[in-house]
Amino acid sequence: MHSLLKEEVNIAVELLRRMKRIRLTEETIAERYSEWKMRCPTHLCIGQEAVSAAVGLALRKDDFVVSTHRAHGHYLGKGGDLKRMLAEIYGKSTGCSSGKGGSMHLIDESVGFMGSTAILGGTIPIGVGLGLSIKLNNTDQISCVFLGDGAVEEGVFYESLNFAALKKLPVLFICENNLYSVYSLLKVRQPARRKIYEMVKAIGVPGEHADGNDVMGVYEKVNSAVDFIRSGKGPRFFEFATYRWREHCGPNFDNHIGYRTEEEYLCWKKKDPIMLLESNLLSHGAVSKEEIDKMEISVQQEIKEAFEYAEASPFPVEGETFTDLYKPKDDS
Ligand SMILES: Cc1ncc(C[n+]2csc(CCOP(=O)(O)OP(=O)(O)O)c2C)c(N)n1
Ligand SMILES: [Mg+2]
Repeated sequence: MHSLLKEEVNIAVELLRRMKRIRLTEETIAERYSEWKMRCPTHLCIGQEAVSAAVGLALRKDDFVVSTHRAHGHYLGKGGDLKRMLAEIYGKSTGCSSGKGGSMHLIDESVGFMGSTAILGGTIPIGVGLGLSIKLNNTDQISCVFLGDGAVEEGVFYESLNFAALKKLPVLFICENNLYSVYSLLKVRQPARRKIYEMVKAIGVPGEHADGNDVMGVYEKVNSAVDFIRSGKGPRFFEFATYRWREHCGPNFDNHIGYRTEEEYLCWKKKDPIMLLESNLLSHGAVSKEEIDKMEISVQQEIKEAFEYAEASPFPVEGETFTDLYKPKDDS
């Protein structure tokens, strides 16, 4: 960022707010996980917030999103309801999936969040199918598919990209390459010189690679891709380099167990997307420290209220437990 235009500042401030909302929510989940009231596994995205915030802001509310086991950031970035997300993690009937899905199975059609699943790659064809539905319905929506670098090793990834390219579907693929699939480094899983964003070009989907912790850069790239896709030119694919700070699944840090080094983690911590944007805005005089503090206080207040809501909400009653989430209301 050189000199900042007013519009750029507004976008940057909104991105900062979205990233903080994700980070502070997940830090609170981590802090309170040991209370044993959140009983589902949770995959935190702390360190990776920039991609979620930027993609969410570049999309419209009526655009579709499908996601993975690491879904909190994707949902909140898309404008998801914090109360409904936390209630879902607490297994409560007020949760966005009626308390039946937990952290890895968030669905909220009111913000176009069409589902996340723990089956690696499982939502990729669903996102492509949503793209087909958009084309058949002749609307100008977009379907966005979030996936990790590990999902690239699933066969369905190739079938789905092929179909999206063939039919020129309005699909935005966002691959968050955080280098790891659980404890396995990328280079023990995929040939070293074969880049994901290059490989997809061979399938017929234009691919690009960029720094996933530079939130303004991600926003600008995705925003122009969204225009491209909306104008009917077919799918686009981004591979964003980023890093999860905590263990694969759960609230703790796990650098001591030996699959990655403390040095690597510290190196990525220096690229903290929130710290980078904050210092950029402060050094340009675009916001004051007081304004940032105020933003943080209001996000913390929302989080406090959402946890209270989740705790106070009832569990699903017995008769509700096995009903179909998609059952039409007038059919009950
Ligand atoms: C079909 C399938 N195979 C294996 C797993 C076990 N598993 C869960 S998460 C994960 C790693 C996913 O890595 P990546 O896609 O890079 O996402 P990240 O966890 O890094 O965000 C694996 C192998 C699974 N859930 N589903
Ligand atoms: Mg990964």
